[in-house]
Amino acid sequence: MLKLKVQEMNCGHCVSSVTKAIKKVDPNADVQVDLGSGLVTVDTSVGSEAVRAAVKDAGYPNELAA
Ligand SMILES: [Cu+2]
Repeated sequence: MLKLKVQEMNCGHCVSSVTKAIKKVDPNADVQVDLGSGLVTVDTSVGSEAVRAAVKDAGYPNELAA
């Protein structure tokens, strides 16, 4: 389970962009987005660096959440 703190998400469109970007890396990923806190929880077998890069490339800087 991967937890990312994602910046610059502020509407439902952002949520779907981030979700799509992650699903491109892992179509089977389970993605939960909490818009209020910017916390994205991903259940995936793909490594965190690949997921983080995909989210960043979609326009959303992010870091691993503690
Ligand atoms: Cu948005």
